[in-house]
Amino acid sequence: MRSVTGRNVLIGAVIVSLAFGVVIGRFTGGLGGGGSLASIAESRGMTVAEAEGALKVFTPPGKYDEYVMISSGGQSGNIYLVGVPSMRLLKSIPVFTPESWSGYGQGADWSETILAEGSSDKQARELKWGDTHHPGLSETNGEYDGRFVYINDRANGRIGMVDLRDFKTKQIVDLPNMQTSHGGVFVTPNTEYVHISSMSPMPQTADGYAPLDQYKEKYRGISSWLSIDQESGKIDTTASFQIELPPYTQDLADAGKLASDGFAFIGSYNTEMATGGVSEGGDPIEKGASARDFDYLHIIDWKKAAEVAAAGKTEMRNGMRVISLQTAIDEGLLYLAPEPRSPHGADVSPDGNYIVVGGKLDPNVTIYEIGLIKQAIADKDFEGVDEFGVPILKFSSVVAGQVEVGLGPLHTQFDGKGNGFVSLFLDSAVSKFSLGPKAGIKAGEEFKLLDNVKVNYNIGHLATTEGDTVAADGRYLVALNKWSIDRYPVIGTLKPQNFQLIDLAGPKMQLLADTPVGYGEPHYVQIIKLSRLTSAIDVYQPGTDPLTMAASSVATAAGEERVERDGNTVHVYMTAMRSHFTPDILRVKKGDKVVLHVTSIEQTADATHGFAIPGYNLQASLDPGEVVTLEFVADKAGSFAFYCTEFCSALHLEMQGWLLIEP
Ligand code: RUQ
Ligand code: CUA
Repeated sequence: MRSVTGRNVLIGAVIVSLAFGVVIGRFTGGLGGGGSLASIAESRGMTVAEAEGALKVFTPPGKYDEYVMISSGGQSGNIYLVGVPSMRLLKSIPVFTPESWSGYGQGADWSETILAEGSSDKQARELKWGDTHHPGLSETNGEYDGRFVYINDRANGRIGMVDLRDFKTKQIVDLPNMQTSHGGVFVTPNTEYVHISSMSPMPQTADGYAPLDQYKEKYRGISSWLSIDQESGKIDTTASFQIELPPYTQDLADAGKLASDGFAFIGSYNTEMATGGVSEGGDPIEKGASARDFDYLHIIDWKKAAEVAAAGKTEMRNGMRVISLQTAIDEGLLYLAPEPRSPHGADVSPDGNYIVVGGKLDPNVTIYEIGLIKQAIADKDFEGVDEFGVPILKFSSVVAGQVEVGLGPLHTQFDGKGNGFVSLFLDSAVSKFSLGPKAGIKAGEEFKLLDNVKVNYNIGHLATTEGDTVAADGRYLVALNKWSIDRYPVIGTLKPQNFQLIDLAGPKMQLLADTPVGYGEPHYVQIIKLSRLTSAIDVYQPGTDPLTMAASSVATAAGEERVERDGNTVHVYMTAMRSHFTPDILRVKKGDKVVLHVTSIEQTADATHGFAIPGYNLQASLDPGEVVTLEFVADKAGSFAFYCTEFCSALHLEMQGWLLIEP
């Protein structure tokens, strides 16, 4: 009761204070029993707006956030899960880069398999890191369904898949014919395909090399359509296909939905095809790539492309079916629309009618309409073709409107109420604007700037709650700021990025909270309602192999623990249970190969163990019900005290054993 009373009084104080526009502390007198909340705000030097923001963000102990943000982790190669609105970090999920907590890439067989399969011959070396940029949650009927999430590796042209049952990575696919990827990740409305496109075009030659003076002839962009197994979420490359694109730098992309279902949109820049060469008498790429007034939005009819691929009008290239650029033109799969120079975001509104493009060097967002695009294609209303023969639609025929929003518009997100929110990199701000009548906006109110809020600083992406789906709900917006300069104390030369939470509930956007991100640079995020994560489990079925989610052939039940020697190979079938390993003494000879199958026979949520051997670079997490195999050659003799790395019980420290490697 006391807290309820207190809250009412504080809200009263907030209202009173807002009315007078002064700090809460001046109203502590005469507030009766609720004075303590007001005095806390005062003692902490908070303004009314800050105290109000704190109440909106704070998630009391034991209570859950309404949303989970799936955040890319940049150079960390991971995904981070963050609660919204509390902005508390829930968990990291390693995808491309080894991580010790979960033992990912530290010896556990399932993770070693994924990482090894994730480096093809395309790479110069077996890769040990990735640069995660764009998560794409699986969808059913255009809404997030909480089954899987895909994320790209910007550096190496790969994509990873995380299973939202156990929130573990299950697959990395190293894509042939493309070397890098950037913003071209999205999932089609029923997860038929996950799309990933190249950023820098790559020579389509056997050895992946071509001189830069053959850029136009030999280099090509690639749009990949990766077919998804609906049970496992895994990518089936044999059912996938790629579409060759002109050697422009393909950038942000989005799937059509509802009105535009079946289409995809990919922005591009450097349609000048500049290749740099500052020290060879040329211009830097930044200059060469900004010479023309227009670049191109690529419009792809992917449903038709899937039919063309099914009809066999493809060529095999490094194990992947590829629709050539010429076939894409001949079959009417690919069109271009001019975009004001150096465009960046390309985002489809929740109703599917509008495609919003931000132009880094243009103060406007340009809003295309799918009805106009379809009509122009049907009428062959082209201004001509590009150098490769791709038809170019007339700008005036396909653009429904432009809104001047501020400097450096990048990405747009939506509230499902007919409005867009665009990040302004140069202004360090977010602008809200209205879409057109097809999104339910009244005549006379369409394509107008509505609001603007400053953020700190240099915003890249932004994300609204469920903002990429048909069910965008306009509750919160998170600004993903690149710089944090003075927002946090000086803690060294490498500074955190900064997430800022913005409340969209009222008529004006309200900045609520800053959250430092000190573990890698997030690029894009998606925010899903917690209630949609219905596949999530917290205990595996007994004896589960996380890679297959099925019973492991090497699972060991209590009482069946054993050691089997086969020549120089020693197979150990071990169990882990609070607070001991069975067996707990292992005797091998120097030079033996040890294959250690460890089964957690726990079935209690959070009764997690770990397994580590000093000096051998091995660490695995043993989640309840999980089976992990660790394989190593016992090439250094000694007495090694292996132990459980997770504080599992009162006798956790006693959960250890001896690996005796006889010289
Ligand atoms: S796009 S460096 Cu995701 Cu604005 Cu990337
Ligand atoms: Cu098991 Cu600590």
